Amino acid sequence: MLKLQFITHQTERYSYLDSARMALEGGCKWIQLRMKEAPLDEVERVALELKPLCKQHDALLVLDDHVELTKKLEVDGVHLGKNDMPIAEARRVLGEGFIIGGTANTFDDVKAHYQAGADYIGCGPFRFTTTKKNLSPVLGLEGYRSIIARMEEEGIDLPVVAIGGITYDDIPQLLQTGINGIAMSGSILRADDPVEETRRLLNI
Ligand code: TZP
Ligand code: MG
Repeated sequence: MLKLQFITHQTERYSYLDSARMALEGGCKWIQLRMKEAPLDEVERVALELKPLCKQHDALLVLDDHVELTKKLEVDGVHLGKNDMPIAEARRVLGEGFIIGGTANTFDDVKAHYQAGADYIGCGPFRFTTTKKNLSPVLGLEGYRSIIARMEEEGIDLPVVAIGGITYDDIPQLLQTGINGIAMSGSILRADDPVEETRRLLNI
């Protein structure tokens, strides 16, 4: 089964919670609750609803950005980018019992996250996407090939999840670069039936 992380997003049709519900119903086992512009109390409210749903579906739940909330709500982990708490500090706050993911755009980012104790890397963007603002330079397939090659050269063994503008048709080629999983939002939520689209993706 494809290792798929669904990233929540709010659209004209769906709330953040709806988006996660559909991914879970489609069989996704890993949700990142990303509510970029929302105040902390709203993130907490949605996370409290989502946590038992993820449990019912045997799915992991990681929160984007919010280390303290991750600890308080005892969700499975947190995903951190350049402007968030440094990963080493998050590890001190959370200890070993939580998953910490880090966003990377370059091999140097990957190496820094590895040394800081990250559990996985969200690496991208693969291509342009409107889901995220202030996007880093797009990597394309070649970007992943070169990052994975340098990881192998330097003995860095860490799961890499590709992210950003990815669609169903991209996945076979992306997996051939050596990455371990895919993180997606937009192309699932734009599908006529996001539940069915999730199922289709997991069967790749
Ligand atoms: N980082 C890069 S793209 C993205 C994040 C969090 C959001 C997901 O992108 P898409 O294109 O909606 O799958
Ligand atoms: Mg962040």
